[in-house]
Amino acid sequence: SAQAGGEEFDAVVVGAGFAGMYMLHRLRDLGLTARVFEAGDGVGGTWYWNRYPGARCDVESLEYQYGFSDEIQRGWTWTERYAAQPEILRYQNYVADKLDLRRDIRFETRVTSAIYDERAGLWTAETDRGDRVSARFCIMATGCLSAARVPDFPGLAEYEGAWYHTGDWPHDGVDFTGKRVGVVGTGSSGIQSIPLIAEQASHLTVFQRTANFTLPAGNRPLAKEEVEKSKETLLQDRAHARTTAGGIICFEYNEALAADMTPEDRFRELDSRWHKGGFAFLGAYADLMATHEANDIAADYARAEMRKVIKDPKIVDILLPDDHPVGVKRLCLDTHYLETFNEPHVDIVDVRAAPIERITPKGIVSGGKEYELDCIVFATGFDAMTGALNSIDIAGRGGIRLRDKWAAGPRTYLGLGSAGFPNLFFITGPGSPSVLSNMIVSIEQHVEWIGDCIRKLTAGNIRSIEPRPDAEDLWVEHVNELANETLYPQANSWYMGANIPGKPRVFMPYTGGVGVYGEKLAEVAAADYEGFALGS
Ligand code: NA7
Repeated sequence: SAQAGGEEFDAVVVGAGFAGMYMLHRLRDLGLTARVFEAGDGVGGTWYWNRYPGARCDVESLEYQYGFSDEIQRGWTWTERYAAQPEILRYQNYVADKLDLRRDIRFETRVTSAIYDERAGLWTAETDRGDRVSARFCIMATGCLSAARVPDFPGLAEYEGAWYHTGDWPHDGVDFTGKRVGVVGTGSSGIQSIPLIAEQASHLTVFQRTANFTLPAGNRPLAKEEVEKSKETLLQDRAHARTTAGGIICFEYNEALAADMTPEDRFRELDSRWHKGGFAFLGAYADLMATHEANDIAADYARAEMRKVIKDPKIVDILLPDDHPVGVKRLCLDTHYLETFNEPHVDIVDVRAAPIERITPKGIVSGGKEYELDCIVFATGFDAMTGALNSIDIAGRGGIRLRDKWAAGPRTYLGLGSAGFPNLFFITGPGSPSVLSNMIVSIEQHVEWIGDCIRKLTAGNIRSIEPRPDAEDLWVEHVNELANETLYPQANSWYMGANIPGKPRVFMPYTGGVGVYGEKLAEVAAADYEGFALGS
């Protein structure tokens, strides 16, 4: 077991994105001391790293902001329906200023290990800068999509051009003017960046493994009146958002089943939601994400809309998704994505048919053909939900490693903690709604629950809390059962860990929705933390 040493705090927090920032504020409010470690040289997390062209939130900006302080929300004015990365990062810095957060954050510092000392009841965190701090509570605010992943294509080290990952983008930007550019990957990051890269590149080649469903975001400037109006109701709206499935209130889920609607009604729902832009489309009827029959109708509608935009019939087949139900991989919201392929200098290569074999000094080889490229952009995604946690050496009781315990897939109770790891909390961990919801709503739900829990433990002189193994087993089973009532597990998505070779196939987020989940959290807390073991 580790020896306690170095500075001591009540809590150590890993990460200074939306989750870590609010956690720090909450801990201070409770009169507790905290040290936050952050790998970046500023706050922001996701919005600090993902600076690729076109990076934009797919939740509307009026809903994608903190809802815990009227003063903070009134002091900030969003300019677009969907905020772009620079604006979100400015907002986060505004909050950090307002709450004077930075004095407790150590930047450019990565936590390498967090080891629990059972005897002392303390966590000791060590960093790549040689810090060593101890704390009773250790809170992982490490993000769900923060471990960027470049596939291990042979030959990348010999590539003579420049290459980038969208999730680790150079801060001074990249000028693609006059360059032959390759983009690998057509998830949200690829779909957002491709139209803008195409504006600069002399030639763009997109390497697509899976065609994705994408709909026009319908981004636009916000009118002054709607921003003002939102300020009057934001706190109420956010309380309401917590009772919904997705943590979003800008659209309602239709409660009718597809089979109970006429074809005309179904079309009207799908059509109006598609043209509204956003995830509203997936709420066109109640069983859209539950049965193939219902989903197929929406998928057919989506393909018909997508087809309308694409001019070249030869690439229609490549760009239209046909191997997974709509919505089971994250639906993409785009601005002129499909239109980009109508440009003469933009090509698409189907790497499902002809996988990328290797990278040469000059470019990418797929299907035996070499594509010469001056730069390569990897929009290849993340080791989602568990990647950032597993990159830290986390040891609980008896020296058990979290990554060993999770070798066959993550195991948590409520997505908040894991048996054998006392006083270790995950914010939006696997087994919670997290990535299936408005992240900020889920983050606030967790931060507040964790804060209340720590307050009660401290007030009651209770030394530790950790999930009971039986409660954890039941929760894991419940999360799986719920997921299996949906179509989600049927696609090779990052929700399933399927994008990472060798990662166990487990559907990681909780599909029951933020509202139901919040009720469960409240019940557990009210029942003296039912399912948790409290140690004195
Ligand atoms: P995603 O959604 O994981 O997309 C990654 C893309 O990269 C996807 O099209 C992958 O194809 C492709 N990919 C990954 N590995 C390879 C290899 N080896 N060869 C070819 N293509 C590959 O990540 P994003 O960053 O776009 O978005 C992540 C989330 O951020 C997004 O869902 C929003 O919630 C915000 P695949 O589909 O696996 O066949």
